[in-house]
Amino acid sequence: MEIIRFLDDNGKPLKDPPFEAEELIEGYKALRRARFFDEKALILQRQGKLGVFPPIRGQEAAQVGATLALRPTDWAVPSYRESGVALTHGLPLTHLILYWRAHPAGWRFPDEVRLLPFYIPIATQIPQAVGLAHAAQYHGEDWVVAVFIGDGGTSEGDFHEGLNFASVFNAPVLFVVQNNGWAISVPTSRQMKVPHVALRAQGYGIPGVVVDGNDLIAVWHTAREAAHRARNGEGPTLIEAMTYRIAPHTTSDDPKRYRDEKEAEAWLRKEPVKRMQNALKHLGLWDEERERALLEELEAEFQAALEEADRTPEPEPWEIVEHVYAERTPDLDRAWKALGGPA
Ligand SMILES: Cc1ncc(C[n+]2csc(CCOP(=O)(O)OP(=O)(O)O)c2C)c(N)n1
Repeated sequence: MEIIRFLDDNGKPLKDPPFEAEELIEGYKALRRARFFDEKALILQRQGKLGVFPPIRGQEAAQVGATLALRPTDWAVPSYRESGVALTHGLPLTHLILYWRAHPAGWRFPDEVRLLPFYIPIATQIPQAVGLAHAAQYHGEDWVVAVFIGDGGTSEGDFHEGLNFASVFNAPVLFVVQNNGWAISVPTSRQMKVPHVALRAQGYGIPGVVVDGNDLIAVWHTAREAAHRARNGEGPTLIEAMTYRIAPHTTSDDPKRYRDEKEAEAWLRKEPVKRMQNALKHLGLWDEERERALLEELEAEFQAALEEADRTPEPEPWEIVEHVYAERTPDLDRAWKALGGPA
């Protein structure tokens, strides 16, 4: 299958980018911001100031590019690795920090940010995203849904049920598969016998495209086209973003035990942040001074968010059951009382 690309491995544009100069700069800033958070999150985790964390290093363009194609009224439905999606779609940094601290104040995302919570059980978010998209259509709304999943998740039944439903009901969904080579220790070759996840879409009558997932412009452009089609009533698209998980699966994983780290080093050479930065430099839109200024801004933003998260009072024990359902079931009510929850 053809792999859609706009940049070569070093970031040199292969053709004219289909975006304005200002858009490209904003896109790069969102990409750099996602990387910045990832770097900081790892440090916080090692300091014991964040719980277990799934890094996105190497996958920023797949996440940020697809999200940049969304409007604020569109929904993003993440898996657990999508901090780049969450930040780009408007989740406040403080909120994201509190989420990964397992603080209840971080569990419920703000109403104005059209983002469903992170899903830890893989692929369970697919039927829900498709239902959400079907609702848009049913109510005559023009919002679309982008749902994010890993290559491993595509082996789950929920993925196939979701694709079939979306196809039959023409639901306005973008299935964004980040094919990052691994499902913890299981390589993609053990997930499927076909060379591309995108080929699976054909079986459901859905267009499936393969894009260079480390090329921000390619992902952004492809997702924008898919969103446009979905909004026009032309149904779902599966976008397979070819990328690589350079970092460990989570902060508790040791990839050296199951993969050759030379593989990761090779992918590091075409990592998306440097590549997009080089693209902007080729286009005469970026230089070291602008980069330094951006990093200062990101540092200030991060420190302010961290201080706010640190000021958030410790949760009360009963808060763990507070938001499970809209109303407490008898079991939850017993737990609430046992934990000292107010009557
Ligand atoms: C239903 C379910 N089964 C098993 C797991 C354990 N598990 C957590 S992550 C993971 C691998 C997922 O790989 P992939 O979908 O490729 O996403 P990636 O972690 O590479 O982003 C597994 C099997 C889980 N979370 N949910």
